[in-house]
Amino acid sequence: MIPIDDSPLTRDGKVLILAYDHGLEHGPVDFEDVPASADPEHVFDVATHDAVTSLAVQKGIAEAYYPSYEDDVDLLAKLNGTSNLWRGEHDSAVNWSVDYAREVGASSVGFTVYGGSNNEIEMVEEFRDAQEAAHRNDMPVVMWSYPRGNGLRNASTPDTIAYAARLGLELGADVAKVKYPGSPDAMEETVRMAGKTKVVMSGGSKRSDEEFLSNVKSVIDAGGAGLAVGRNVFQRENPERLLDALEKVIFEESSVEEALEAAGQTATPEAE
Ligand code: FBP
Repeated sequence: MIPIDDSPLTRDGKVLILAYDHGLEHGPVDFEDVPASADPEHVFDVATHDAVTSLAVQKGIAEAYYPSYEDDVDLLAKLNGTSNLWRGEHDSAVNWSVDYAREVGASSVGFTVYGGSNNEIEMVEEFRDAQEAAHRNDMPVVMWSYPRGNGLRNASTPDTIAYAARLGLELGADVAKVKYPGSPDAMEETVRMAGKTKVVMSGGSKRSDEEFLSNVKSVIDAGGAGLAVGRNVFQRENPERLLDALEKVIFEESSVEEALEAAGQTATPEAE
């Protein structure tokens, strides 16, 4: 396995994954704010921004659109995923194999594990197969590590999120993608628990530029590697402007204020 810092998923050891599997996970509702975002070409164009290290998509979108972008966009194959129409215990269907993802052009893979679900055992066994196949092919593995399940209380407490990051380390993920645990201290503990596994924050629902950049800044300050973001980018009319600011915060370690200025906005005093 090549060192992750030598893979296209990272730039200077940092990560900015643009996630675009929402058409499967959430459905068309996520495209309502910016109707152009329903068109994968629109999001592939956004992913050509220098700040984006990889674009995470499902198989159908990769097959249909990646051939036109393979020179300009690095592909992360999100191997499993489930629709929001499913109402059973949390689970995620494996939609393509590592070998096939590699044929389509992916350089890394992503895999959701719902720790705490009644399906955790099967999901972790599926993750094992994907993780081993990916590492044999020098492909880094990103775990979407989301504790969830009908029997799981407090899925979003700082302790549970630190545990989610630890699952990434224990099970062999190169990157663990976790929800923001709510405070800089909690983020630091989450990063500590992940050891050599890089931690990235999951974007979540859309918020103001300032609030979002402040969350990202506290991830970087806590030793996190960056971000895997979907809605906060593609639900903006001008996603490039936010990406300009994210590039500053993640790769240049700028303050939120400097990043907002670069994006042509001014921070309110409490942003820092
Ligand atoms: P967002 O930045 O829009 O939250 O995207 C990250 C992501 O993990 C996507 O890959 C996925 O489609 C979505 O969030 C799942 O969100 P959730 O399961 O929390 O509804």
